[in-house]
Amino acid sequence: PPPTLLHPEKWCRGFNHFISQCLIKDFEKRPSVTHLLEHPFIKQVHGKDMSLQKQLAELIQEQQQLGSMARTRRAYHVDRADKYSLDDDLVNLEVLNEDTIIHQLQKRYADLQIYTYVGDILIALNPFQNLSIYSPQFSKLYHGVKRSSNPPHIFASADAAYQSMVTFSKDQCIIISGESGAGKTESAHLIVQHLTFLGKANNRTLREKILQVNPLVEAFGNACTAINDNSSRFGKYLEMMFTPTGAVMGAKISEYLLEKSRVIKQAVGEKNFHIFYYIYAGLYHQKKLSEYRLPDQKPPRYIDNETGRVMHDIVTKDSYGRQFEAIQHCFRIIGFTDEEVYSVYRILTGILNTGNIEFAAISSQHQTDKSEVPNPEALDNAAALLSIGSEELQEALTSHCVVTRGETIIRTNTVDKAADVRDAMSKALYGRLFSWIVNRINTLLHNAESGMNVGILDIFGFENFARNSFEQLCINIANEQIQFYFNQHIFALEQMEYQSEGIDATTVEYEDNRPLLDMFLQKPMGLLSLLDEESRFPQATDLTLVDKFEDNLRCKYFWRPKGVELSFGIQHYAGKVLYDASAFLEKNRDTLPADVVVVLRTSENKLLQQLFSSPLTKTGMFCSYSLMDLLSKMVVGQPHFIRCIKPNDDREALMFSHERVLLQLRYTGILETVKIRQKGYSHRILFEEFVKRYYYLAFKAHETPLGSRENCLAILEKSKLDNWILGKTKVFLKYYHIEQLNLFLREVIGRVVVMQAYIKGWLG
Ligand code: AOV
Ligand code: MG
Repeated sequence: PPPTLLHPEKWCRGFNHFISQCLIKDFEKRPSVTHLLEHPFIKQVHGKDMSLQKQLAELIQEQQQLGSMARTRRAYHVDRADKYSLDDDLVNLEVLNEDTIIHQLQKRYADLQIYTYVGDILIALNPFQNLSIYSPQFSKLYHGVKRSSNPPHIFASADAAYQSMVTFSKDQCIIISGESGAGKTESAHLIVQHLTFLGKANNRTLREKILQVNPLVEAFGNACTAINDNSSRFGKYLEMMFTPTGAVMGAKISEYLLEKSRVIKQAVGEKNFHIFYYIYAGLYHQKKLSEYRLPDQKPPRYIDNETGRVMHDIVTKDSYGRQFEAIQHCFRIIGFTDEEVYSVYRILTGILNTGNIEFAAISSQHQTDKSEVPNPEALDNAAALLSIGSEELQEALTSHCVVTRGETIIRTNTVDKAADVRDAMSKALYGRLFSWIVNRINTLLHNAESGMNVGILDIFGFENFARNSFEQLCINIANEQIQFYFNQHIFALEQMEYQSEGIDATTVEYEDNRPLLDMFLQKPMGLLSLLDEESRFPQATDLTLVDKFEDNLRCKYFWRPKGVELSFGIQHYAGKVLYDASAFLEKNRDTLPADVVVVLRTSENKLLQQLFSSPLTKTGMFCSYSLMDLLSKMVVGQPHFIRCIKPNDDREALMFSHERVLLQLRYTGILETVKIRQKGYSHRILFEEFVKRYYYLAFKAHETPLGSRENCLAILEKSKLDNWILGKTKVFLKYYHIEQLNLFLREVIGRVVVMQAYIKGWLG
């Protein structure tokens, strides 16, 4: 007997003969519910086969849903028909230039149409206000329908990725880019929301768990910056895993380059990671500060950047306190144990107490380089929360061991050095805690069964502040790599294939940032290699570093302004940025003295012990290649691009700054993207693959046609598409063909599924 109804591919192989010979003639179109119930086969099995009935009931329900959705869709269009008569896709523009593009975007924005297509790419303008277009009703509206049936929407992009995954059993990835504050993280949330809807997580718990992942990691990895109140300070790749039939079965996150330095210091007007305020306020309101040895008058130094402000917020508003409750809820839903959560709180408050440890020089004639802790209570508090000995902690902070000729000598730390060690310890604690949380979520949400996935990449956006440091350089290099990846997929690969397949298609010029990436990543003379090399010299200073850059990076993308020693400029794809190289070496070295690790390993807090139990790998050196790792993982999947655009710098609703948008359109190459989508063939599929995917459209289910040019031609002609091209080994399709083909295919497969039901009943 046939195994399940929803596997036409496998199922047909066994019963192809029945299908093609007996039943296919019964139904030219997908049968309606009434047809279905009145068919003699169904009447015959009615009451006999429970599983068949159940599956038919599902089919019927699906049909009814489709009916009601069509009605909603019609209503939506009637409501908005006049208001939204503008073109949804820039590719349809008759006159194509910067002016017409920006004019169209501006008009749409004024109508609150924040989404616009460029072929299969989605442009999303940040609305800076809450729109009511993300309800479950909208999720239904954008479920498995032709893209042109609805106005552009982020749900449609999520739907396209999901449908491709299910139809072709192939991993997908959605790459969201845009500068800081453009709306990447919000977009990522909306995609997860829609994918959980599509993945019909019957299992409600699983759905709830997945929806809590983003809020939890963002509480630990996001912070308020000068540009964005909820700015991502790490890169995140979230993979949602699905079964072969498209049901959600788990999720997995990869984190990339958390900005740890924020734990110990923040620029003026910026804040520490959200979680510190949440926990401090939560404990304040629950009157538990003393249990965690935190002062209730003045917040700890690490979170008291603007004196008085934080305390005022905590006392007068309760939003932080509520956020703390929300985080507790996230932990619980995802499945962290109470003990684990308690350990996390102890470590977080341990870090806050660590920050309060001060150092003073011991003034004696002989020892000027020795320091002591003038406020031992802070030391005791930190040690207590980290469950380590207070004396051991003091020793690890104020001295260090050196091994010379087999002998261990203890050297004392100066005040500055001791403070550095303290801060290095806080950063390491937080960084490792963050990684642990991510890994723990993965264990709790991971499903060992292999399946397919849709990955969503949301990293920190391009930044250009008044003062830019090492962190901004890392962030901007990462964005440079994403831009390169986009260019590769949209322009380079496509045009290379036209040539090799002997196809005459117009080439489109685009701004290639390869030379700039080479300047950063090349070995051994790229900027990052030079930085690593200089970091290994104990005598090197930030000044010798900049000198080294200047001597070796001789290209137009790098310059050194006169008069400011420690500064250098980079011409990024998204604009000029001036960097201040102070502390570059130290930040890149990111060393944690072994003495501190030894003490932390003695902790009675099991979690903390575990954080430091793995052998100390020599990281620190800029992990420039890990984003490349991430990207190379994604190359395996089919990419979908979302380009977020920030309409103004004031975070104002309905304000469209012509100048700012134009700049973003330019550096993201939107004009060129529109051109290549108009003229180019974004999908290129090998003959064999094409026949395998679409043979249902022109052949009988039991046939196994060869992957030949002729058979491709037969399928293409049967499906009545135009404007495609056949190359030497591949079929070249426009972006809109794929959707049309998939719709045909779904229609045919839908028929096959129904027929399977009949046959099963018939045989039974
Ligand atoms: P980002 O992720 O691109 O910046 P966010 O996604 O955090 O930017 O968006 C910034 C702010 O814009 C949000 O906090 C919202 O207030 C608003 N916003 C964005 N998209 C929407 C939307 N669809 N609807 C309503 N408001 C929105 V950074 O992480 O800083 O690069 O490192
Ligand atoms: Mg973000």
